[in-house]
Amino acid sequence: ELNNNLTNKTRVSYHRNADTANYHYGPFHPMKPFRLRLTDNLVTGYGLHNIMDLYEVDLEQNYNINMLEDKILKFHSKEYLNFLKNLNDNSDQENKKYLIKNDIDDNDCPIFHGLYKYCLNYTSTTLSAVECIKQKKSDIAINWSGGLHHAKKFKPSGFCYLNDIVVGILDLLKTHARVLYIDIDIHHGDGVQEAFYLTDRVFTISFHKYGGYFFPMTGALQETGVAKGKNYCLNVPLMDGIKDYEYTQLFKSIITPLVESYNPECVVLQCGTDSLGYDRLGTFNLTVKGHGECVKYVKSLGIPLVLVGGGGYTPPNVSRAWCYETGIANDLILREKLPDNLPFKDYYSPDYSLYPELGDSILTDMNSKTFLNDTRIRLLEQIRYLQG
Ligand code: VJV
Ligand code: CA
Ligand code: ZN
Repeated sequence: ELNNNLTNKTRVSYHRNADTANYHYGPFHPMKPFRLRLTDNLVTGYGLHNIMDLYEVDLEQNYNINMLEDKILKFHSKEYLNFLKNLNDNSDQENKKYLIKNDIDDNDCPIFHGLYKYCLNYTSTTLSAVECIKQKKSDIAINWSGGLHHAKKFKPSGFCYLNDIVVGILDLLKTHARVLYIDIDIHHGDGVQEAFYLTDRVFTISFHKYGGYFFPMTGALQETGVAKGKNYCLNVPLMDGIKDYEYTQLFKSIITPLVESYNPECVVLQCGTDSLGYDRLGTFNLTVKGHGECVKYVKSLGIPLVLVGGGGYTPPNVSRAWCYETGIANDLILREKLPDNLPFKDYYSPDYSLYPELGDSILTDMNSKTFLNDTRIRLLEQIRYLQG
């Protein structure tokens, strides 16, 4: 069913919105939508836009906002959507009331100019990617502006306002019986896990740092789903400093039997890049190649795939990884030397490489061999419950 086109090339669609990179969470806030501009410049610099189906999502032009809001309301509450919609019209006092009532952290999730438009932008772009998978127009559909995995039904959390992943998967479930959600952001994918905790139609697995008050403090090995969803959720809690080899070995040794048992009709991969070394918030030591190895592996399964972004707080590295992974989707290994005439080229100094070395000032790997082995064995045990 895959590759049923004449050239046998992987059909990749790239979904973007020119407006999304212009928004600001605030001057010192770690989440910088500008990283999407860096990514897009790099993708274009390598010429990748010429070999993919480009979808420019634009809410101003022939876009049905009512249909979009209906899809969002399949997950989020009417009251919350109205709150986001009326933020700039409401009095500060009315807004404060909703924040307090719902225990919203407005340091992590500030109310910035044009917030609602920003939310609709990245959510509609994920839905555009999902549509190409639903209609079997693409084998892989990419939206780097999506992946905001913490947002809840009633409230924003951890820099995420609307959960584009949950909204996208709910739409996918109209045509696909079983969806596998994989999350390699350094944070636990709590919003997506919670949304599908009671169902066996979506399997969620997140790899993340766990312990020591690290946000969002959920994602223990013991969280495995409830009722019909029992055993249809896995968590891979890790410690600081994990490196490419250990991470990718663990990743493959779990995803292989999982896909074999669950037999998903579609995979959604959240590619948060805060799991890379030297991330401003993260504490793992993955390189661009190691992170991309996970994408390469998931692609090799030959199941329709949606790639979304997520975290990533050292913008040049975010763009390196997502550009590399756009290449991987297209069966290309990009040359190390960055394109000439690249806008913002200074951001990539001193190496000007797509694959910079990590260097010596990295955190010590706190994941012992026995810890990783025990974790793997426990996870494999849980996967065995799937066959009943
Ligand atoms: O750890 C937390 C929560 C606190 C309370 C609020 N203060 C500001 C920080 C600690 C307990 N929140 C995390 C949220 C991480 C979200 C990750 C999102 C994703 O990558 O998974 C997906 C997109 C956190 N860690 C660091 C910060 N917040 C942080 C927030 C700031 C900040 C510096 C650090 C907000 C504003 C400013 N600086 C100016
Ligand atoms: Ca994760
Ligand atoms: Zn994250």
